Amino acid sequence: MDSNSKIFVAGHNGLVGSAIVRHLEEQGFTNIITVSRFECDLTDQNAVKIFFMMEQPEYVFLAAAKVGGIGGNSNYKGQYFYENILINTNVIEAARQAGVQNLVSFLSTCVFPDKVSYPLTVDQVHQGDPHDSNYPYAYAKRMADIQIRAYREQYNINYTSIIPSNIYGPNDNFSLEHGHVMPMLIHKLYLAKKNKTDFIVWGSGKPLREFIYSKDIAKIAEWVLFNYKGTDPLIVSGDEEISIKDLVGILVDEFKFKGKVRFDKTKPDGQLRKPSDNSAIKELMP
Ligand code: GFB
Repeated sequence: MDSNSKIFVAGHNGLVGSAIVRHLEEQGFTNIITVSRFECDLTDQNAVKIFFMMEQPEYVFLAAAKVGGIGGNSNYKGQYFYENILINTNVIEAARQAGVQNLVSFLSTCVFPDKVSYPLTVDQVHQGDPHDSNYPYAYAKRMADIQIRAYREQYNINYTSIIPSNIYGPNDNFSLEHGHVMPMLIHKLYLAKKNKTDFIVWGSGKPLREFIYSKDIAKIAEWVLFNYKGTDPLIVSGDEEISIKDLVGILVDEFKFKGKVRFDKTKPDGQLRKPSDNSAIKELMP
């Protein structure tokens, strides 16, 4: 690897992809390949194969996915399954055919089984049904891990998966229906302050989440791409959980919001918690 290595970042406009592009540029990489979905629809197998044959990248970050929070996952179950299973399958196969040296794909701590012992450990990823709030996305993402394992055994290529907890940061999806909790709360709080209305939070506020900033994911993903020799997916998360209620408190303080905060119990809580074991990455990157 050197600063001229040809690195394809699939999903370069998204929360994770944009953080990776920014980070690689800051590290002095000069040969970063990106492609818009109009130039190359990653759900179209032929388009992806042609793209890889033309561009011949040496490394790939597979950060493209059809993602959303608890709202998006429950409204678009079929689309989340179909688009994610195609994106993973097409990009990992085209990378193999093009002789890509290493690829990092991204799962998520939401892919773990709902009935699981805490903290979440990588050996448990496939040991049961995911939580009902996002099983299509979870199963589609788990298949990237299966495909990578199968390719390691048949083709002796050692691609990798990172399993982040809830990520937040710039270029996130701030949609008021399909966004993840952090950007949706920020957007709703901004509007509540501007319009002097109540700040509505979904659910009971009791669920716990682990958050990690997208820039930290990007730094760790770069190290993993060029240095990780292991075969297990790597869980990448912070050390502590925070309740949605406490998160709301932090945001309200940051915004100096003086209005009323209301918890809308008709909205789902989703998984109560998903504390993950980040000891492997902490050993590799103290
Ligand atoms: O990020 P999120 O939507 O998804 O967080 P998950 C949902 C949690 O935040 C639930 C609470 O406990 C919600 O009740 N919440 C409170 C809100 N207010 C809001 C709000 O305005 N919007 C949203 N979205 N939630 C995701 C998966 O699960 O985890 C994704 O759906 C991804 O696929 C992500 O894997 C890491 O954390 O429940």
